[in-house]
Amino acid sequence: MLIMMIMFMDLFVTFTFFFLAVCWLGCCPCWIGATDVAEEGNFIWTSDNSTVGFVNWYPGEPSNSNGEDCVAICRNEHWSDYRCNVKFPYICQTPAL
Ligand SMILES: [Ca+2]
Repeated sequence: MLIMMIMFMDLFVTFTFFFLAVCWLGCCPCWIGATDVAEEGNFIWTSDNSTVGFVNWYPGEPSNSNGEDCVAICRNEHWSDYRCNVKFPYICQTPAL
């Protein structure tokens, strides 16, 4: 049993380091709540349906490749569109305290 726990922990640590390395070296997307699913190219915030004003697209984005309609931000702070059914962490806005 102890050996299985050690093997599991080793696998967990290896996966965690791999994930962090991918995030550090490249893009680690987080959803920001913008989409153009209703009208292609017209991005709105899902929180209140307002038009997205400021944008920070990565060069070549939004690509709408294979029907990408939801927006995520990467570590380099640029935005890219992705298919909406992809599971990413997300960023929420809350009222100021
Ligand atoms: Ca799109």
